[in-house]
Amino acid sequence: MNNQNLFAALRAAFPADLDTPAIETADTPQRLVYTWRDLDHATAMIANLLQSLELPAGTRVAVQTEKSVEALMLYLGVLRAGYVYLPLNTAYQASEIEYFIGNAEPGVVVCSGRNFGWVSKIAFKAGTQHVFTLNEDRSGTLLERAYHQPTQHEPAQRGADELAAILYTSGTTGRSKGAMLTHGNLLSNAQTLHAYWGWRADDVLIHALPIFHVHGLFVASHGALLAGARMIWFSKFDPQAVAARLPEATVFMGVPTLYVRLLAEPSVNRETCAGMRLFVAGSAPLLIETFNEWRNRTGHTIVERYGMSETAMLTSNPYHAQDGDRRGGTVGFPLPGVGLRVQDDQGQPLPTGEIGGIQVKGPNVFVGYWRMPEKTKEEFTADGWFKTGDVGLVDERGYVTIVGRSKDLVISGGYNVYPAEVEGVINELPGVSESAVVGVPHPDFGEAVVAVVVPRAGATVQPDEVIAALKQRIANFKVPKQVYVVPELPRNTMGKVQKNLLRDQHKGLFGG
Ligand code: MLC
Ligand code: AMP
Repeated sequence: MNNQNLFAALRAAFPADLDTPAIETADTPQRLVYTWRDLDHATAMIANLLQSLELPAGTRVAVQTEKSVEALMLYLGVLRAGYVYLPLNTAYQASEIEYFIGNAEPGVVVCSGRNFGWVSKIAFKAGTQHVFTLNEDRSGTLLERAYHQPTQHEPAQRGADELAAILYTSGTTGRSKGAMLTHGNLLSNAQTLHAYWGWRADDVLIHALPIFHVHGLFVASHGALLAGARMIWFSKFDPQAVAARLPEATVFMGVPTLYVRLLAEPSVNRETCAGMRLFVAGSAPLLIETFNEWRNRTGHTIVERYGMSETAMLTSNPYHAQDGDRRGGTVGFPLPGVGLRVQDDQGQPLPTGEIGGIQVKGPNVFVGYWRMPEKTKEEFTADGWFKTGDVGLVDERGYVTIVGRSKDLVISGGYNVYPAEVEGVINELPGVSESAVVGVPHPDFGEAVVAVVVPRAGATVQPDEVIAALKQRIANFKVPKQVYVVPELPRNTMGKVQKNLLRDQHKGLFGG
């Protein structure tokens, strides 16, 4: 049987001449160029190191490090060795990391050297045997140990249905859930996008997204690797620096905030974008104003696509003109091989053009939530379709439009914020009786988190103290940009907090 290991498929797409550049850094103190041979050798060394630890099959390798080429090599090395990669956002604070590590029980944890003290404490408590460090400047124990390993490694034999990664996602209710993605899920999606977006070996991708979520880790990286295409690698998004590299590139991917910020750079214009062939946006709704302004300014029409941690990419506007127009405000067509339907609350199919819950099926759809069989069952229909929690419609031409979400979720700058989680942390603060967290329009982040807090009788609560306390406890992008202290929350006759009223009341806060 063919090896279905995702790394093996990516490796097979490396160019014949391994000594050509694969990745070039854009913002390290000195420019670093990594050849395909470097990628091959380094991932082999990391895979050999992991295998030397004699970890049981299915071991999770949890990683919270700054973005670097070595962090990408670590991801690929984990795949190569056949273990399960578990990326964690660098913004997560100790209590969040404690939850993820406690839930996933990784056999290996890799963190930044500066966090080793607290991360290793959490990891060892959860039973993790090995904690390595990896820093932006290529120092740390992971590479020190890997350095002594052989540069040859036969990718571990894996079936399409074996786990490759677990991505924690907020989902609809309760605590974060680990979406289990297989080698087959990720490879099929990468191959579909490769063909649909016309990836070529001479493409040059500007990679400026974080690599701890689907967009940067899978969509962008797999796209370039599977094409044998070069990447210009930014560890952090800097609009001016990214704009300066556009003339050398052909592909760019970003969440809408990246496009909004790039539009503020006068150097982004037809001339500097003349060599570009593909701009992709997703992870959050792209405003039609941004879509239009981008086209006017650069002459390029953004390809908006839609996906999730649980499914990787589901739909995309067409790339090839013969497949149709790229329509702003829509997320395009279901990708080849992806089934998409719209149902009402009673589970009945809705006719074309009517708004309902979006459900999907396909080789890209995950196999379930880590150790949560009940939650998994709830999110699938009896006939096996995954309920996305997104609300939308399919028009007569087949284009999908997302009009909202049935899940209580705020997407800020492309990051998901689950209001119940933030409310839970606020409610534990001294003097707080209850709270409600909503998302309101924001010109830069699309949506911004706002909290409305009710103090206990006789207590005083200061908004800036709430914000300061939250910064210690949760990732910074989840921290409300504004906190209001009110005597009571608006409720309907059933006693349910009327978040729509709060959203309405504060919708002009950021001039959005
Ligand atoms: C940073 N800040 C944010 C924020 N990012 N606030 C709200 N929402 C965000 N997304 C705040 C910080 O809290 C901090 O505030 C201040 O901005 C500066 O922090 P920073 O880290 O220096 O910010 P910056 O580098 O400017 O980051 C902005 C950003 C980043 C847009 C570049 O958020 C980003 O890379 N977003 C992309 C997320 C992404 O890749 N999503 C894909 C998910 S996959 P303070 O007050 O502390 O100073 C997915 C599936 C799919 O959804 O379909 O793709
Ligand atoms: P995550 O859980 O981080 O994977 O986020 C997935 C969610 O992001 C989806 O369920 C959608 O709500 C949202 N999303 C992704 N792409 C788009 C898009 N192009 N337009 C609107 N929402 C999107």
